[in-house]
Amino acid sequence: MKLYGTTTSPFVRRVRVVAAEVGVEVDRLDTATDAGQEALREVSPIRKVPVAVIDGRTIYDSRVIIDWLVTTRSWGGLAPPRDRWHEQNLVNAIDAALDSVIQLFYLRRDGVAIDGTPYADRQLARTDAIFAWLATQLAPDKRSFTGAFGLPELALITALDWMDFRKTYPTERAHGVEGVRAAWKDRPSLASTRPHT
Ligand SMILES: N[C@@H](CCC(=O)N[C@@H](CS)C(=O)NCC(=O)O)C(=O)O
Repeated sequence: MKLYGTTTSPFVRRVRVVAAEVGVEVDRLDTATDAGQEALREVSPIRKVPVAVIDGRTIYDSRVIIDWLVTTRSWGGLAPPRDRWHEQNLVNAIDAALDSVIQLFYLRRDGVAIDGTPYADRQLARTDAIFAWLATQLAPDKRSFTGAFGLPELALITALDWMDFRKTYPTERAHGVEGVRAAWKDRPSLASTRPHT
């Protein structure tokens, strides 16, 4: 699979982890460079990563790429969903937190004085509320939502690691779900894809 993306994006990382778990080799085209950005714009009008080229198809968005991988290759080392609708709620909540914090990151990076504004406070309050809710959804051992390593656990760990990496949200405030990250941190697919520049 050819994968357009960076070594920092949490969404790209999810695809790399799933590819590793289902046994698909990844040939990554680095979109952190100007040439990579130009190549990305040639394949996607959305201009966001990840984009995958696989089995003769060009696919946008980590959720859809992951869906392609597990549908065509099966779940490999990942736990398939037991309740798809509940697990999609979990992933949607995690993505809402991540998207809120990513928007703050981009605004700050572009020099917009966002901190302390009602907009920023709302994004952080949403993120706090989501992590507090997610903590109530954990299995009794607090290592996972589902009793195993599946897509909600992957979404959570990639979100928390990215927030730490970019220092965009103090993840101590997500202490209720920290057990999930601690439980799976040495899994090879996660350990080999930690965010770095
Ligand atoms: N829903 C998308 C989100 C992808 C996304 O937000 N990617 C970010 C990097 S983490 C990006 O490429 N942003 C570029 C931009 O917003 O211009 C997915 O799951 O793939």
